[in-house]
Amino acid sequence: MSELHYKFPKGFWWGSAASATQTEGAANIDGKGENIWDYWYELQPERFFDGVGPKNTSQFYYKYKEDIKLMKEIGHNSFRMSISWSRLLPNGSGEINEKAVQFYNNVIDEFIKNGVEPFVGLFHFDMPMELQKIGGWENRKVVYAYEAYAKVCFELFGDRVQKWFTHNEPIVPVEGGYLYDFHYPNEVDFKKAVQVGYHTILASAKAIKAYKEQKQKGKIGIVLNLTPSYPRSQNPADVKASVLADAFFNRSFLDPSVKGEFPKELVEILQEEGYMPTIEDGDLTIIKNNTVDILGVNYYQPRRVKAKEHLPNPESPFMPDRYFDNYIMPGRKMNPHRGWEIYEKGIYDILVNLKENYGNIECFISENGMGVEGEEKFRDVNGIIQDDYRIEFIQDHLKWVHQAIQEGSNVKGYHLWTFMDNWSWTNAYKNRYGFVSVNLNQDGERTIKKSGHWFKTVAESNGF
Ligand code: BGP
Repeated sequence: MSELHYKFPKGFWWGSAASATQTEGAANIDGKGENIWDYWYELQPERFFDGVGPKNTSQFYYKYKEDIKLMKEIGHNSFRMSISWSRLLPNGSGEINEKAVQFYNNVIDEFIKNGVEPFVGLFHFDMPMELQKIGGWENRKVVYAYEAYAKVCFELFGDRVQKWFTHNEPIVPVEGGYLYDFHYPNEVDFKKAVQVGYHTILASAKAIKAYKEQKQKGKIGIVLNLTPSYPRSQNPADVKASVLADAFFNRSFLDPSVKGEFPKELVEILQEEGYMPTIEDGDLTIIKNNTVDILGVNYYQPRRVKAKEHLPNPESPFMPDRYFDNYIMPGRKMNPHRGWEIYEKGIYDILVNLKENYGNIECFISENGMGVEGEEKFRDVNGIIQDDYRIEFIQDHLKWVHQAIQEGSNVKGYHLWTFMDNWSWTNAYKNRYGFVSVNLNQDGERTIKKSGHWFKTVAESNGF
């Protein structure tokens, strides 16, 4: 083999990530309760690309053995999945669904048998409907329900699962559900948005506390989508706008998760504008004392920011962007399918920030990836999708991860979003992200793409 230019540390975690709602299918089978996605799809199917909902997705529920075998085949030593809260506890609290216990036991055992370490998330956007009926994360009772659910998961699976994640991208349900209308309950209400964000952070700290109290021997963390914030210029007004965007969209969750406290800039704004959440006695101590052991970093795109040019209309609802404007950088590189900028160095800037300002916390790239529409046209005569663009995308990001490691970053792995093409929230099957294609018309037949074959060589030689 030719010499590796980018060699990664021994034991580097190579793999991918997915979530329960996006892969399991079997949405109303074997006692699973309804979650907000099942409910919202019934209510407004037209909000989903091509009118396709989460009922079947990629059938991991039935095909997990085949899928785990394929993961192993393409070099995975680890994989992040999530537990469906409403499968395990159909009402969100109370009665445990024994069929779900059996399913997750089987899945976890199958991972271990194949030498693929399961990283397990507790919440990936899928609030059980019974709890959403009482307000979901708006309601403090849901924090307690989540805490109880987390305890059940640790008790049932903690003997084998060594890496747990309390939330995936907790800011997304805040933005989607309470600001920008892309998740149920589709409200625009900044006051509720702040309360929801606060409750998810409190819930995370309570789950961490419970995990430690159970004397479990693994690690527990959170997965955050970090979008490094870059000012248009070094002009103080642009820089200030960028600092505030960073406080709203990154530090709002990063600081309490890793440092146990909220960013002062953000608290000041919330106080001035009258949007502080309801905080009960003792909460802040729980948050302070129960920070994460490990951080998952999802990185897709940066945020470019400039100072506000026009004052917002005082009549319009409060939005974080009252404090800055997004800025479209001329000449930026784009993924036109998803409409996201591609800026590979962003991944390095995040890792440097974690090293310098967050005690070099143990972390890994828990999602990074490229969604592409119409990949079928790249399928060759042998039936393999020639996704060279994905290989280039991964490689260009990995080079920066490698650079960060050379400079002392504590980053332990790289997981692609995602293993196989899966159902993607409101975009359904529009953009494909996987190492493996899924034939939606023919019993979900799986075929490894060129990127999957390439990834195997990377994982097996620990570099490229
Ligand atoms: C992240 C989510 C994933 C996944 C991914 C791709 O925000 O954690 O669940 O969906 O983004 O985004 P999308 O599916 O919206 O294209």
